[in-house]
Amino acid sequence: MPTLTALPQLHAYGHPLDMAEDKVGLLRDSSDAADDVEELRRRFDADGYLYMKGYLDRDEVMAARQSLTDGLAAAGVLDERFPSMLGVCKPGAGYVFKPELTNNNPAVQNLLYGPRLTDFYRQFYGEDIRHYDFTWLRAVGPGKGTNPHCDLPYMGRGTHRHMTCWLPYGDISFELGGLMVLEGSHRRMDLLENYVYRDVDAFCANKPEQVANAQTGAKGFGWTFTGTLSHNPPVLRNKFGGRWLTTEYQPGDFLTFGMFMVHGSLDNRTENRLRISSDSRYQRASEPIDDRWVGPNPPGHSTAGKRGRIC
Ligand SMILES: O=C(O)CCC(=O)C(=O)O
Ligand SMILES: [Fe+2]
Repeated sequence: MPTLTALPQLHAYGHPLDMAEDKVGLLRDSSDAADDVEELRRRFDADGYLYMKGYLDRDEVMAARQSLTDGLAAAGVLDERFPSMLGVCKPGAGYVFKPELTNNNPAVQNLLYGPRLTDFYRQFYGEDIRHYDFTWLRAVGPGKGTNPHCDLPYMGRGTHRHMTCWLPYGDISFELGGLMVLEGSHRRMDLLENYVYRDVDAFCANKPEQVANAQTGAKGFGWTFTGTLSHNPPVLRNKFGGRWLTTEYQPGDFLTFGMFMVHGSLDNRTENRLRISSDSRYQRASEPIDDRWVGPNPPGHSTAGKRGRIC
């Protein structure tokens, strides 16, 4: 019987994780190698992710948090009896997806696309980089987090060598529920190949009901590939092997990983706090980019982003 980890019981997508030490663990902190790009590349190749603890300026992150909680307050998501900075939500807030809070928001834009973080990627890639203009901003209320997936199905129309940067705006305890990655999953192409190359915005142009759904933007589109890999993180782990890796995040940290890494998040088990984070994307400037995510008003998964093919 494997021994249990010292971690508290964790939950993801409504399921308790198996807390045996070969099934769950902590992310490896690579901040010690921040100035050694060769070593960062070795670790990224081996692990599929880099967790850069305290790499960013804490005050800048907290200023960005303030701008976001102000926006959430204005959107009516927060309980007005508390200072907005605390991110206390109204009952039933649910999973709030608000990318628009990052538009015209210099604190967030400078943090994500200013010199400190873009230099990191420029050095890591060893050449000029660019980033998506679209920023995914999530404020997750009490309840389920994000189910396990890879990012490629949402953003695979250009290069496949781009990277996600997941960034917490404030402390994210195990209870508040941050990101988790599935150890070694990026190497399991045997298990990923029938999933990861599908495109959530593709539809069958020779199937009239799918064409109709794509044109009207019907929710879920009927034929539906949502990009989800599983609704059951412990069962998925049993299939892939490896450990679910996560940590307690602090402002200044970021976690970056590639398009083939299976990830999801812990549930938010607090009574009334929002877990606030963003995910942004970076790639070599020389490689093709997925046009759903660039421009002043990126089409994203809207009807304009749909692409028909003969099935
Ligand atoms: O923040 C989350 O719960 C999910 C984030 C995510 O899927 C990503 O960063 O790609
Ligand atoms: Fe993701």
